Amino acid sequence: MKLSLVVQTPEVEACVPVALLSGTFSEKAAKARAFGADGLELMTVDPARLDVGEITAILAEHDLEVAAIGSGAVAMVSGQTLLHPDASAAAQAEARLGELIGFAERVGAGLVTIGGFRGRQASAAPDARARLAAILRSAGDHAAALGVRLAIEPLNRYEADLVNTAEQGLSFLAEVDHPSVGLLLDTFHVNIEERSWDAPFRQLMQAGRLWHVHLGDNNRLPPGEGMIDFGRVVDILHDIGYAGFLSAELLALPDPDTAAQTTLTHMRALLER
Ligand code: LER
Ligand code: MN
Repeated sequence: MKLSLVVQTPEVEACVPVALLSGTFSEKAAKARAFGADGLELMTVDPARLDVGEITAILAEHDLEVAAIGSGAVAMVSGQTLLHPDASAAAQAEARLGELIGFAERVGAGLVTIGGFRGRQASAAPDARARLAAILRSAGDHAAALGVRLAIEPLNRYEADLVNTAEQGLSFLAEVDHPSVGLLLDTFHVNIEERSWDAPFRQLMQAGRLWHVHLGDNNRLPPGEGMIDFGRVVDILHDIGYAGFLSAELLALPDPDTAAQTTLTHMRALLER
């Protein structure tokens, strides 16, 4: 398994609460490498405003992979979501998803994550669920053509009303019905919504759909700063043969660098036991 840190890309002006590391993009990459990360998950809003050549050069200089492109900052910054009740905002979100897929291909990321960016079923038309499935099926075609995959993230009930658990994620995937659309699990949300630690990871792995993992303790602090037993989580992931990224998406407390370093120290020790 590999370790990654969520960072916001330079065009995102607002401070994303669950993005780590401080400084310029180059400084973030240098710190990520010095703290022992294998990759970065890029939270991006507007790829057109980024110098892709510069970003890939910085990542190569510090020998960092791009674990994923995160869509979470789009809703936060622009308010656009795939199920937005305003048709033009929803259409803009869909176009933005296409841009994030293109960006993923250009920076060598194999995955685009879809969490809160999907929006809420309750605020959209009655056919919201089917509409979201159709949007993701079509985005899945675009992604597949570029060698990229999409991962829907079950989120806790306070943040989403469509797909809160791994099981609900698998049911929804059956409706999307696309080989390039899978799931990711975030320990912070698993801790709130699931009945056990084993079943959700095991079920998704058996279905061939566990494509990414987010890390955050029960209080969304770095692993080890709350009550989740990350040793147990690592044992389960080893046991099921998960070999992908564990990507820290957690509150930048007490500051964005300390949170990153604390996470990597704790998780590296668990991975190397
Ligand atoms: C997205 O990955 C996520 O976990 C949300 O809770 C965003 O904060
Ligand atoms: Mn997450």
